[in-house]
Amino acid sequence: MTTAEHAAGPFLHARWYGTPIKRREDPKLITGHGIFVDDITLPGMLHMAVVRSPYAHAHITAFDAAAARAMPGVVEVITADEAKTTIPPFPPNPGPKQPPRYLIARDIVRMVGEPVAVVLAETRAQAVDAADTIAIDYDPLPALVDAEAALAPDAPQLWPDFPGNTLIRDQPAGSGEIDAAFSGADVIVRQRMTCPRLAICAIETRGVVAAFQPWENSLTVWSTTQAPHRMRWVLSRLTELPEGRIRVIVPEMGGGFGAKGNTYNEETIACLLSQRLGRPIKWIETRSESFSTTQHGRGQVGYVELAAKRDGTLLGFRLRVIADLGYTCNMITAGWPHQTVRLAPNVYRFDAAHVLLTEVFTNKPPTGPYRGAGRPEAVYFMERAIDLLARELPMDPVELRRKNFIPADAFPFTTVTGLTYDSGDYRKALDTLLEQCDYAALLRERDAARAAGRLVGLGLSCYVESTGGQVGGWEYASVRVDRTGAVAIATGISAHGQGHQTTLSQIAAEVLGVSMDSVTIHEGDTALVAEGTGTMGSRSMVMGGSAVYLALRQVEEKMRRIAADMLDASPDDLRFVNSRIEPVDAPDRGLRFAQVAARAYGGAAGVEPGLAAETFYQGEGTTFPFGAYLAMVEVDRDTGAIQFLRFDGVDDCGPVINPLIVAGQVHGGIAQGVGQALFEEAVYDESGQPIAGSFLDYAIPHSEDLPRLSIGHTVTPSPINPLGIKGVGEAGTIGSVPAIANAVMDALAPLGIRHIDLPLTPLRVWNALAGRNEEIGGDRK
Ligand code: MCN
Repeated sequence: MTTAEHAAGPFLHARWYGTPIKRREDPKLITGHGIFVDDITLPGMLHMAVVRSPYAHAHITAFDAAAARAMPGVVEVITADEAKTTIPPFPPNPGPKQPPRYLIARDIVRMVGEPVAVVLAETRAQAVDAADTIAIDYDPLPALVDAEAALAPDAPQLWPDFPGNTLIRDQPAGSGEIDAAFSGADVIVRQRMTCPRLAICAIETRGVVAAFQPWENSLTVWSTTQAPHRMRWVLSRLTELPEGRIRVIVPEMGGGFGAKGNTYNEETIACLLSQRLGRPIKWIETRSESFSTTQHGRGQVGYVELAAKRDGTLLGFRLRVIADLGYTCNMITAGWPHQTVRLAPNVYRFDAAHVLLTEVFTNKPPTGPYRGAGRPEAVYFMERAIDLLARELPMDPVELRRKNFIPADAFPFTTVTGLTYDSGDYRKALDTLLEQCDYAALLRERDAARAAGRLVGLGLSCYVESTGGQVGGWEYASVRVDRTGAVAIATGISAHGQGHQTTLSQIAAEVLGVSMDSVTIHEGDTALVAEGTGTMGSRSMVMGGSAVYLALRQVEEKMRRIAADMLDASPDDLRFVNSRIEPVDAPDRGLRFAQVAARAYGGAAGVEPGLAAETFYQGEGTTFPFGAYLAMVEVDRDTGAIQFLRFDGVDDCGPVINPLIVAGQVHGGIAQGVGQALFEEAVYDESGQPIAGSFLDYAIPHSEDLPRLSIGHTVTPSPINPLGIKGVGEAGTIGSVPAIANAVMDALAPLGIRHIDLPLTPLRVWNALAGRNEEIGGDRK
C-alpha cells in the first residue's frame, strides 16, 4: 500500500493523512507507564467481591451471611433485598419490552455466575474470603441451554412475561416475490449452519473504581468502558445525580471488542454502594468471572436456502436466524441480530429475500456485540451458501460471485432487506485479491497437491459490512486553538487499542497545517469531553473523525478570517503551513498561530473572542466497507488439524488515514476470525454449566496458529461523510471466517464432505473424515 494511493480523502496534497505513522500511544504503553483501572488506589478504598450463582437456573431457598459479616475487614454484605434496582434499557434500542436486568438476582437465578450478593471489605483477600463463607441454598430448576430446544412447546419457561422463551419469534423481513424465485429456480441449496457462542477475550478484564464525594454530592468512576457517556447516563438514572455531577474516566484499557460497550451489574453496584457508604470501592473481574459473566458474542443458528438458475444467476434466498440472547438483555443484546438479517444479501443482487428472526432466552450470559456483531454471521451464512451452490451447479466460485455482484455503477444500492449501500466495487476488490495472490497459480498448486493425495483447499469470501451510523446516530467533537497556537481536541469516541490519538492528530495536522506534536486529544473522560456516544461498530472515524474534521474546519475558517484581516489579504489567498498562516504569494508576511490567537483572545473589536468550535455530527448514516479474502489450507488426514498455507485479503474502507494502524486492525481482526473458524466455542453442559473457565480450556489462537498475512486495499470513498471514510476495525473478523471455512470444505470436497459446523476443530474434522458428519453439524430442522 503506497502513501500516495491512500492520501486522498478531502486533501489534495496530504502530508500526514494517509501516512504510516507509528502510534503515538505506544511509547507510554511499551515502557510500562500506562495507568489501568487496577492501578488506581484511593485513600479509604474498599474492595468488592461478588457471590455468584453456581446454578444456571434455580430458586434461592435460603441465604445466610452471618459468618461473612463477622469476618475480619468486612464492612457490608449486600443482597437482592438491599439492591432493589434494575439497569434501565438503553434508549437507542427501545424495541420490544425486555426482561429486567436485576443488579442482584432476586429469588431466582438464571445463569451460572449471576450475582447473588456482594461483599465489601478493607482488602480484596478479605472480601473474597468472606464471600466464600456465605451459605446459600438453591432448589435447581431445569435449564435452557440450547436455543432451538428452548423454542419447543414443552420447554421450561425462563421469564413469565416472555412465553415461549422468545423476545421476538419469526419476525419477518425482506422483499420481492420469494415463492416465485424458488419455484422458478433450477437449483436450490439448503444448509443449517451455526455461529457458536464465543467468549470475548480482551487482555484486560472488566474493572471499576467508584468514588462518591459526599462533600460535593458527586461521583467519579474509573471504568473499563467503551462508552463513558452512555455509562454516565445509566449512573445518572440510578444515583439520581445530574450527569454533570458524574465523571466517568477511562484510563488505559486493554481491549474491549464490543463486550465493554455494555454497562454491567458490577460497576453499577460499586457506584451505588460508594454513594451509600461515602467510600471509594474497587472491583476487578477475574478471568474466570470474565468467561462466565461478561457478555458473549455470536450464538446464532441460520437456516439458509439459495435459489438460482442453472447459469448461476441468483434469484432469491430464505434465511431463518435463531439468535441465543442468554438469560436477559444487556444494552445491545436484542439489537445486534437484526444486523445479521439486514446484511444477509451480502454483496449480491437478489430479486427476492425472505428472512425470519427469532431471539431466544437461554440460561447463559447475555450475548451482544463482539467484533463484527451480526455481520460475521451474515457473511458466513451467505458465503458458505454461495460455495455450496458453486459446488452444486457446478460452477467456479469466482465466476459465480462475479456474475452476481451488485455492479459498481448501481450505487447507492438498496438491497432486498432494505439497506442502502453507499458505494462499492466488489468486483474490483475480488479481482485485486486474485491478482495479489496469483489465484491461477494457487489453483494449480492445490490440484497438484490433491493429485499427490494431500487434502489442500482454497476458500474465498467477499464481504460487505456496516460501519458508522448504525450504533447511535451522532458523535461529538470540540476543537480549540489555544493562545500558544497549540490544538486541543475533545472527542466522544473512546479508544481502547484503536489508535485514535494518532489518527485524529493526523486529521488535525492536515486541516490546520500544524505538526502532530502540537495536537492534544482528549477522549474517554466525561469531564474533558462534554458529550459522546463511544467506540463500537467501527464508527469512530466515520462519526468521530467526521465530527472532529468539521469542528477543525470551523476553527480554520475563523483563523483564516482573522489572519486575512490582520494581513489585509483575501481569506482565499492564505494557506496553513508549519503552524503559520501565510499569503500564498508572500509567505514571508505570514503570521504564527500564536499571533492570530493573540488577536482572537485579546478582545479586539469586531472579533468574537476565542478560537473554538463544537460539533454534533450526525451525517447521513451508515457506510458500507467491503473486501475479499482468500485462505489456502491443508487438512491433516490423520489428526484433522488444519494448517494455513496462505492467507490474502483486500479491504476497502475508503481513504486510509493511517495504513500502519489499519494493517494492525485488520491483522487483529483476522486473528479473532481464525479463532472463531478453528477453535473457539463457549461450551455449556446440559445443566447449563460453562465448561471453559480459563484459557486452559478455551482455545484462542496462538501466534503459531496464525497464517502469514498479505493484505491489500482498494479505495472507494463513501459519498456520505466529509472524509469519504468507512470503518475498518472489524473487517478482518468479518471477512476471514467464511474464507477459512470454505477453504477447509474445499480441501475435504474430494471426500464428499459438504459442510461441518464451526469451529473446525481437529476433532470435528477428524470425525468428518471418519464419516461421522451427522453428529457434528449438517441438517437439523
Ligand atoms: N482508520 C483509518 N482509516 C480508515 C478507517 C479507520 O486509518 N479508513 C483507523 C482509525 O483512525 C482508527 C482505527 O483505524 O485508529 C479503527 O477505526 P474504526 O474503523 O473507525 O473503528 P473504531 O475506532 O470505532 O474501533 C472499533 C472497532 C471495533 S467495533 C472493535 S470490536 C474493535 C476494534 O475496533 N475492538 C478492538 N479494534 C480493536 N482494536 C483493539 N486493539 N482492541 C479492541 O478491543
